[in-house]
Amino acid sequence: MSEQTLSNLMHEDRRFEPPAEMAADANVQEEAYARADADREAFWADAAERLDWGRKWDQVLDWTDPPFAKWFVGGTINASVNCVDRHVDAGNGDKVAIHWVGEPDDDTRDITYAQLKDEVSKAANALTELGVQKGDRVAIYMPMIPEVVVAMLACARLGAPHTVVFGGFSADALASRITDCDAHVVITSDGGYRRGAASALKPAVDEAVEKTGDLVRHVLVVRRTGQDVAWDDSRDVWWHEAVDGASADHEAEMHDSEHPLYVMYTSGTTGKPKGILHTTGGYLTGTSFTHWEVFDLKPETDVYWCTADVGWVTGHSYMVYGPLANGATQVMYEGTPEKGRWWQIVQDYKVTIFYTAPTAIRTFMKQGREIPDGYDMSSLRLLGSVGEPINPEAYIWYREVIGGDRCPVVDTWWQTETGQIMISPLPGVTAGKPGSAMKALPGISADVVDDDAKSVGNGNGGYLVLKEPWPAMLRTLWGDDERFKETYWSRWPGLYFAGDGAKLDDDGDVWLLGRVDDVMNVSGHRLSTTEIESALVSHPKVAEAAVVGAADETTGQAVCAFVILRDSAGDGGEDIVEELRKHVAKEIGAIAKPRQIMVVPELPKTRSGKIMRRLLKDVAEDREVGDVTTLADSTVMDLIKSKETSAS
Ligand code: 6R9
Repeated sequence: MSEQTLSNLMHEDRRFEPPAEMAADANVQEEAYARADADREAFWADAAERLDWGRKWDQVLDWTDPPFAKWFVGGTINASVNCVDRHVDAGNGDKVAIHWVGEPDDDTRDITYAQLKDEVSKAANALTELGVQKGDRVAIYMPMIPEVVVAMLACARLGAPHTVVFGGFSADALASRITDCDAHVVITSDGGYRRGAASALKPAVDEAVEKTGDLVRHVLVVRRTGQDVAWDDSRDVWWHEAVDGASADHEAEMHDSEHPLYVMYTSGTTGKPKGILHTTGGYLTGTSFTHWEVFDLKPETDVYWCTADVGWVTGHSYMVYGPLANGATQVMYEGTPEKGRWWQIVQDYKVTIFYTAPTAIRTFMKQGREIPDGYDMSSLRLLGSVGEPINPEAYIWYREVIGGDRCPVVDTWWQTETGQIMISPLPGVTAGKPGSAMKALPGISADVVDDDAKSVGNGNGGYLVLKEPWPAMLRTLWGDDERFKETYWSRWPGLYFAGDGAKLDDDGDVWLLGRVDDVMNVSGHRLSTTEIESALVSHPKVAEAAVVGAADETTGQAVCAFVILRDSAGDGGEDIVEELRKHVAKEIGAIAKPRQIMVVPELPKTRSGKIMRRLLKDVAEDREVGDVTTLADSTVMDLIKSKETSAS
């Protein structure tokens, strides 16, 4: 990356030392880095020892046929047994596994590990009745209700890989995933609650099933909202009829360590979604260990809450498999972030560890601190962030307003593909820098390289790569080994290309700069969308910003920014655009000054909260706006377009 990338991020020199008490008592201490460096495989073998195995492995890692890794070769394990039975067997059956909070007020359920074990066993028996066998794929399309966790663990128990499709996806998206992984059974519900109203899910399943011909033999339906549903007796089965009456005894088979656990579809930049395949032993080792390490989990006393939807990898690794394998007590919330509801939940359940995404934090910042200030959140001791770079302002706000200036913030970098957290501070060890994910975790080897795969060294930027295999890594793309090799391993031999740009500061700490496809080239200078967004958000009137590089005849690309103002800024005043352009010039340099700034009411986001820059680029380049089907709210683009017309 050129010298011209005058990073305002790198001017950040605030440091937050871990609280002394946490440092003294942390699950993972500084020595872990050296221990893992000395013998990586022994380090991961120790992590695997934390789980219950049927048969121990003969070999920790087989990397003789890269990029196809095998972890804990010869071992057998059952993920479901590790997530439920072993806690019951250890005498913790009465411990709450899930404090479930429904969207309608007063709709709550506490589920103990013993109850969860019974439900999972019943569901496994019911699925067997429906003809599901080891190796069969099962599609799950559900809201955030306990049955989705039960369904996943029942599949895992049988060795039937699940593919969870986010409940906000369309019937088309569901159909293409069912077809791609050849699923004969779909688990769903009549509907779910969204912003106070029942919203249907079953019709989308019916439509998807229709589109897939005679592929789907059974649809298992949880009654959640009680709304009317169309019913096909030959195919549809009520969950309460099939599961409630089933036996709670289920002898689980131990599966091969490399037996497929699940397929999670993630969108590439173009083309059909990629089915990321995760297998059992390594995945469970990587997720449970990092959950215990990065969140410093004390299972006896902590109340953990990850706000991610189960339809995303964060929900899989850090709401289902990691925390449950660790015997954690956690909160699961059905709804979306609304004003004070989250903080009410933190107060009510005395949540100690809280894990969310920067986009949510910025939304709350926009609403003002008075809302969270109205709740007692003194139970919190650790905060996590995931999904996109967290700009220093959001980090500081999160730390101060939500964390009472006493909780470390762990900014965790990872991907659907990596399965587990890869780069993150260790809460008892690292003096955190706002905006930096800091260092690769012990046992993980990451670097930042240039076009020729050479390490860029401290003080420089380039591409983030992973140099050594890790336990929870994807094993392939479902049914497409070639695309797996091509997408991640073909750019440089032996290196996993993550698709993210990153910079190493003078201490060698990592600053994520967004996807490399979001890197702009303005007059031959490389600029990161993230850096400019961060500069904009550091202005007191700005709540959120998205930046794209739009084609420009003279400069190649030009910086175009879309900003949402804070409620307190009103309309920002007449000169708001000029004021913000100057601010960026001051923060980063004249080269980064946006050619165009549009003040907008909303930004187009995917349902996982990622800004769809592609659509903003269409606006900036004055094109017809492209495919909006993966937007959380498809009306947002109309709002933005109408702003544009009224401004011009
Ligand atoms: C877990 C998850 C992966 C992409 C990844 C990167 C971005 C995730 C981040 C982050 C900066 C972090 N990303 N965490 N960027 N700092 N802490 O989000 O998986 O949905 O597959 O997205 O998200 O660009 O490549 P996934």
